[in-house]
Amino acid sequence: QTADSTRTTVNADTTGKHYLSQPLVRHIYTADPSAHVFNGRIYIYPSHDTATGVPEDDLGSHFDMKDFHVLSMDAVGGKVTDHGVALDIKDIPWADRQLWAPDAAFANGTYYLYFPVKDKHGIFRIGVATSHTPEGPFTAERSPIPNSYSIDPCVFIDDDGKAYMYFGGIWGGQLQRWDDNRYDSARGNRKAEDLAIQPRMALLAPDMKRFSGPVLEVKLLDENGQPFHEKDNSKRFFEASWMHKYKGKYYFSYSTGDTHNLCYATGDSPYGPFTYRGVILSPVEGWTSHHSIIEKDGKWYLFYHDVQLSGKTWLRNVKVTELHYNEDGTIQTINPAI
Ligand code: FUB
Repeated sequence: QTADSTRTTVNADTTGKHYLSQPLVRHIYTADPSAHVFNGRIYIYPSHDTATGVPEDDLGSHFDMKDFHVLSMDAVGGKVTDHGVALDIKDIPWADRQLWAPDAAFANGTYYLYFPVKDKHGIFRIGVATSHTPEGPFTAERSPIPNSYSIDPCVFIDDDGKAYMYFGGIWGGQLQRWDDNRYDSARGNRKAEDLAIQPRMALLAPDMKRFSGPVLEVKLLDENGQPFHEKDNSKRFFEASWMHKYKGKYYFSYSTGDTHNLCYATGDSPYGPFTYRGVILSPVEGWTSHHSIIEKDGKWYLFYHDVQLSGKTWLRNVKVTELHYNEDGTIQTINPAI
């Protein structure tokens, strides 16, 4: 199946609203795009939003997704192919509900699809599935990755071949229930004066299906080297981790959730610490914001989503636009509405 791709120019829809770019596909709702270049082609691993009638709440129960489709295109601006269902929740033996934002990686001649989903106890865990082709179909492992928890995995493979998973999300993503890697369902959201919850990371084993070290907190610091507090919610971590490398620096980017920014922080090691540098994408239409960043043919791109097609926060559509760096390595803030 193919669909019209985006043009990263100013576009007005029928309501007269202006959008920086247009949805990559219109025949299904897609969100949380994790893009990668495999074999010279861009593959996008998004969530597949559907209207299942689950009422909206603060835990994101209305994000009730049941499968993944993989999209691909030769280049930004080209035709987008929807490769159909790549993994269905019914084929994940341990999964119960809510197949949230995935990511993918290639190693050992195999494509790995990483995904968060609630287990039969209602706890988010991270699973992995494999395929010989980037578009799948993928076969899920029988159990979640041991010691994994919460949501939004991002797998980054460094130049030396070491692979790291960054993950976590607060509120509906349950990260606030995990302290010292132990689960306590009674632990609620942090108060304004509390230290903000940090994202998590782990080194992956060579088989890409296990952690080979402990789950660590990712240290995110403000411009003065201090940790964020919950009240710094226009800058503190909420969900949607992404890692990329630019000119030898590690760029950790994420969503601030309830303030709807996509921010980034930079560091000199995949383990951090990462120092806050600014906003990549100002708030989009819709509650959530989630992205990925890739380089293709010497240009850098931001994949993101909004709710242009539906106007509903749980029925989103993925988009792409070019991303620009300044000479000093800072990223120019993108306004999705012009
Ligand atoms: O798509 C469900 C959740 O919404 C994702 O896991 C979050 O990052 C947010 O985009």
